[in-house]
Amino acid sequence: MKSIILMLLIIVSPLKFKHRQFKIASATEISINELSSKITRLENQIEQLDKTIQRRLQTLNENPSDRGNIVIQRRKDGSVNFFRPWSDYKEGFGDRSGEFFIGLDRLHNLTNSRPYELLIVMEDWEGDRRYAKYDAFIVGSEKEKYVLKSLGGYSGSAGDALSIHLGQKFSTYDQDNDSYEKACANEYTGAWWYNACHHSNLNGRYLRATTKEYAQGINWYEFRGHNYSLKFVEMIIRPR
Ligand SMILES: [Ca+2]
Repeated sequence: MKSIILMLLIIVSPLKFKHRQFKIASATEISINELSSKITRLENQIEQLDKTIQRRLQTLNENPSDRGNIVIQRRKDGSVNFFRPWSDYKEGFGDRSGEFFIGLDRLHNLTNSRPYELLIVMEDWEGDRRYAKYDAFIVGSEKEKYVLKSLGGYSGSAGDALSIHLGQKFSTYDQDNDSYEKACANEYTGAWWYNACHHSNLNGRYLRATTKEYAQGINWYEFRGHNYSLKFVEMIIRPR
């Protein structure tokens, strides 16, 4: 009997071992397949990421000036009212993806945190796009009535319609800090660093091209004069 059991064990054992070996091989095969498809998926994701990075690098190389740019004001369609009180200009208003003003407190903080240049891009209704750049832009605090403290040197194609405002305090229709006997902000429906009164009025009314309303639109005198309201304006600051 013993010998029969022993014989049975001799016959069955290799079969059991073989079966176990088969199970191990099949499990390994499955996990290798899973790993392989995971690696393929990862490779595809890396490829997509690489393409995205390449596209982004290309954009940066095409527009190197985009780095560190902060848009502080935009006019493009007249959808936002810019004839607003002091408190609104202090805090900022509008829609960041459309028309807006960043706010004078933030402008003061930013321009006093490190050296910035100011770039103003503007376009008339005939598609003529010009720019004005000032290489040392600093705005004072509210205590100083957000005085236009520094502009630095001008360069550009639009002409210099801002240096005339250098050293002037900011004025709104409810806070007259200009050097004119009346209130420039009221008379010219804007908010700006008026002296008595303007060469530029980029927060004026959105009047669309040539207008009889003298100096009340979005004006840049050295480009299109005081009777022409521009189609598009973007004021941008960027680190020097
Ligand atoms: Ca005045």
